[in-house]
Amino acid sequence: MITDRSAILFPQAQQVIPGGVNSPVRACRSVGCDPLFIQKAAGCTVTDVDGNEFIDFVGSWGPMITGHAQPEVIEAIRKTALDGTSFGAPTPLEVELAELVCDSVPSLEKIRFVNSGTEATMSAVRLARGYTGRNVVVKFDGCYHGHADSFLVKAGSGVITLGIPGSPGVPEDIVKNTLSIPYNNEAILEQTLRDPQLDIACVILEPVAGNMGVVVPEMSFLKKLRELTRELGIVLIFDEVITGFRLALGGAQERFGIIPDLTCLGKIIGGGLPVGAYGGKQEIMDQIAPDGPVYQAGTLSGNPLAMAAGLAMVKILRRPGFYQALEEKSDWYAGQLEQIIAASPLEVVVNRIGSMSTLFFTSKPVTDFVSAMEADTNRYGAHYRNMLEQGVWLAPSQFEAAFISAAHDRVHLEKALKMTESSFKKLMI
Ligand code: KE4
Repeated sequence: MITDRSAILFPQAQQVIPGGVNSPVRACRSVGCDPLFIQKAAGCTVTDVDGNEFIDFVGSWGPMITGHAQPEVIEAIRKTALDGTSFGAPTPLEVELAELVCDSVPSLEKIRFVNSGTEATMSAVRLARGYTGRNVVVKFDGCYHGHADSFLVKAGSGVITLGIPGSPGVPEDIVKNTLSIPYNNEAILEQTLRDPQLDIACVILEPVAGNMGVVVPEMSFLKKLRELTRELGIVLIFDEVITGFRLALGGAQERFGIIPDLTCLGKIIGGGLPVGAYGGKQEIMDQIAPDGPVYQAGTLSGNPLAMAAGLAMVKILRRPGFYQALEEKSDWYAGQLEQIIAASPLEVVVNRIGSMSTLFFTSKPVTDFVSAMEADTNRYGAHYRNMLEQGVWLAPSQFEAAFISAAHDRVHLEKALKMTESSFKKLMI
């Protein structure tokens, strides 16, 4: 594989951008190779600056559920841009998208758009603290909610991959109000939430974890969490930045039938442009400025291009049969992959729900942060490089999710399966 232009661009980028990338995981440090610079993408493939085409399972880390360069999304952006790119004032587009998103997601009575998932979760936590007058935030080991200071304790994506427990630059007195407990552990959950020493404002979790690799919650754990938070007046926040509009139109909360007090969204609702959102019960959301005292703001929040892209995307997702077709395709792929794994002596565990999955090189079930960390990351790195050589682009980290989109057709999926089989054989040598 010729990668000359990427090989020139990477050191050039490193001169002016830390690590040569604008987000750490893209540096591919944990999979033992340099990043490829992408020129374009369409449908289920991306093409790098050297003309190499790859079947894409990264999907821009989640947004590309309809496939890249979706014609309706592109046209919506193009048309909207002709009327200007940003006004610093409300537009009809944001009202329409807000109505559509609230109509799609069970917990949403009101919503505020921001520019990233981090802004969404950071704002939701501030709102929960303002609404309850309490300070402590409970999160779960291995879950990642973006890079706001108060989350960077045993975070998932990015930090785990770089092996930094927390991060320098986060003052001790910020994280002293953040408690991180094991995912899927009901006993510790109950013990923590009932601890009279803790004035807990909120619990925030990924209702399906995607940032320690995919970890699906036990239903009993989710039900216990909902019951306890309701009983104790603790705000339950679902961070559905990945799972929102991914696992169902109404996200994990629709799929599991567990309704949080606040929901954070991102990725898919921007159609690939920078959008995040947080929303929930009107009683809580009305605490947000200018109606209420909890401050949150953003120059480009509700940006017309991003709203137009999000609108085009959500309208496609609301078409009858979209999720059923994606589910059927994902089921088929998972079944084929299980057969390949069963036929291989390799120790591999696949965690999958809907169109998101992670292949862990381990022999034991992966149900939380500790078991995820026991996976063989070197072997994952070797698998990543094998697949890349064969034209398949996986997430450059063991602790991320692979995504199938509506654009992944049978031909491309069969090729990916074939390449998986040959990579497994190479790993056995
Ligand atoms: P952003 O600020 O990156 O838009 O969203 C932060 C965030 C919040 N919540 C969840 C559940 C998330 O997964 C994320 C970001 N996801 C990572 C990858 N899983 C983004 C990739 C990256 O950091 O480059």
